[in-house]
Amino acid sequence: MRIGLILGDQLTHSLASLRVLDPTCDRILMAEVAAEASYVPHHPQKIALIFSAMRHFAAELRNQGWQVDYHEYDVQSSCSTLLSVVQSYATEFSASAIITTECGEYRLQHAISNAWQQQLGIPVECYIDDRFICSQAEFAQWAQGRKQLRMEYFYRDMRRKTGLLMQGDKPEGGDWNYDADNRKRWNGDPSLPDPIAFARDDIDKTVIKLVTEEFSHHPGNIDTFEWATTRQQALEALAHFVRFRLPYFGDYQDAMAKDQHQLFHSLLSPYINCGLLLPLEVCQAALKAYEDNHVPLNAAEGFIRQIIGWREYVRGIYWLNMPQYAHLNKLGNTRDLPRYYWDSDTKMACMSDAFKTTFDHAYAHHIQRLMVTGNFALIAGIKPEDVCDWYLAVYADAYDWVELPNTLGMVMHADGGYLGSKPYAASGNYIHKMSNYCSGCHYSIKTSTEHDSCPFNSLYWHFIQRHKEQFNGNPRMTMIYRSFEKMDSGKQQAILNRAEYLLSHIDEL
Ligand code: FAD
Ligand code: DLZ
Ligand code: SF4
Repeated sequence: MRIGLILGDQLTHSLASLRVLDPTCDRILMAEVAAEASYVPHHPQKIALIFSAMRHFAAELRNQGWQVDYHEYDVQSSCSTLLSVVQSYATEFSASAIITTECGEYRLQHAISNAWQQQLGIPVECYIDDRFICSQAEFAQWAQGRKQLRMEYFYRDMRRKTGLLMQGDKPEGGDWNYDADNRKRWNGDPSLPDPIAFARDDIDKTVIKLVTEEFSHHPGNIDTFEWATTRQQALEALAHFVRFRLPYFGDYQDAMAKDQHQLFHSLLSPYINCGLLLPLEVCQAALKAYEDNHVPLNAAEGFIRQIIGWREYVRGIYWLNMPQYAHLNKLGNTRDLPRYYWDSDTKMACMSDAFKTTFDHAYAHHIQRLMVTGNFALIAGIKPEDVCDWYLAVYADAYDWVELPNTLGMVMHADGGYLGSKPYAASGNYIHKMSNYCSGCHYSIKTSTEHDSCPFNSLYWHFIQRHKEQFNGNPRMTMIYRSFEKMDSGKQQAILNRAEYLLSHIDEL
C-alpha cells in the first residue's frame, strides 16, 4: 500500500494525488504539526481555519470510503514535523511509496523533493498541482526571453487560455481591463449587506478550544472567528458574495472605510488558497453573474483579473525565482518593523484600523495591505524580511507563494522592480482620497512639516529623495521628481527634517 499525504492547503477532492491513489488499498495521511503551525506566529484564526477544514475534509474522505490516518495537534507528540509523522505511519503500515501533490511553499517542496526519499527509504512521488490555471513550467515558458514580466500581458494570455470574458479572440466589451472605472470612494451608499454567518459544529468547537489553549501567544483574536470550514460553507460564501457584493466589487475595489473591513470584497482567498474552492469555479460564478446581467462588466472583469491574473502571476514569479527571491533587499532597507505592527497601538488612524481588522479578522483587504501598512513599511524603509514575516503570520490567506511576491515585490520593491515597474509609494493624500480615516486622525492630513503632520506626507518625500538614484530615470516617476524640485528649498528641507525626526521616533507614532 501507498500513503497519500494531503497538506493543509490541499483540501480539494479532485487533488492530483487523490486521483492516482486507490481507496481500496492505499491510505491517506493528514497531520496537524507544530512545525507547520509555528514556523511564523500564525494568527490563531488561520490555524483554526486550517485545522478545522482539515478535520472536516478527513471526515468527508472517510465517508467516501478512504482509510484516513489523521494526526491531531499534540504539543507533547514526538512527531512535530510532517516528515516525522510520515515516517511513523510509513513504518507502521510498511508503505511502498509516498504520494504527494506539489506543495505551495518552496521550503517544504524543497525538503520533500530533495531529502524525503532518502530519509524515508521509499519512493516519494509528487504530482503537479493542477488546481492552478498556469503550471510552473508554462509560466517559465511564458517568461522566457521577456525583458519585463508584465502582469497585464500574462493576464490576457490567461483570458485566452480559459476563454473567460472572451468573444472569440476579442475581450468582452472591447477592452481587456476596466481598472480605470474601479476607483470610487465609498461614502456609505450603496449600503453593505450583512456578512454571512456559519453555525459551528463539534469539530469547529473542539479546534477553536484547542487553538485558544495552545496558540494564545500568537497575535490575533480567536473569539471573532467567522470563517467557513467546509467546502459546502465556502460555496455558500461564494454564492453570498456573488449575489450581494460582486455587483459593486469593481467600483469600490480601492475604497477604504473605518470599521468596515469587507466592503465589497469577497473574503474568499483563504478558501481558494487551502483548496476548499477552486480558482476557476470562482471565476465561472462571477462570469455567470455577468451573463445573467446581475453584475456589470467592470465588476466581473476586475474580480476575474485578480484571480487568473494576479494570483497566477505571483505564483509564477515565486517558483521562477525561489529561493533567492526571498532574500532580495534592493532598496537596502535596515529598519526594524515598528512595534505597532504587532500590538496595533498607534495614533495613525488608517494604520490603527488596518491593524484592528487584521487582528480581529485575520484579514485586511488589498488596499489596506498595499497602500496603508505596506506603503508605510516601504516609505519608512523597513527590512523586507521582517515585513514578509509579518504578512505571512497575520492573514488567514497567507502562504509563502502568494504572500512573498506581493510583499517583497509589489509592496517593498525589494526585487528592484521585477514585479512592478514603479513602487506603490504614496503620501497621505492617497489614503485621504480613498477613505474616511483622516477626519478622525490625531495627525493632520493637510500639512507635512508640523509636529502633528501626517507621517505619510513627509516620509513619502524622504523615500523619493533617498532613492533618487534608483528612480530618477524611471519615466513613470519623472513628474514626481519634478514636483519636489519645484518646491522651495526651505520647504524641501523642512519636509526631510520632519521625516528624519519621525524615523528616529518611529515606534512612537
Ligand atoms: P478580493 O478583493 O475579493 O479579490 C478576489 C480574489 O483575487 C482574492 O480572493 C484572491 O484570491 C485574488 N487576489 C486579489 N489580489 C491578489 C493578489 N495581489 N495576489 C494574489 N491573489 C490576489 N493574497 C493571498 O491570497 N495571500 C497572501 O498571503 C497575500 N498577501 C498579500 C500581502 C500584501 C502585502 C499584499 C499587498 C497583498 C497580499 N495578497 C495576498 C493579495 C490580496 O491582498 C488578497 O488576495 C486579498 O486581499 C484577499 O481578500 P479577498 O478574498 O477579499 O479578495
Ligand atoms: C498553514 C498550515 C498550518 C498552520 N498548519 C498545518 C498543519 O499542521 N499541517 C499541514 O499539513 N499544513 C498546515 N498548514 C499549511 C502548510 O503550511 C502548507 O501546506 C505548506 O506550507 C505547503 O504549502
Ligand atoms: Fe493616515 Fe495620515 Fe490620514 Fe492619519 S492623516 S489617517 S496617518 S493618512
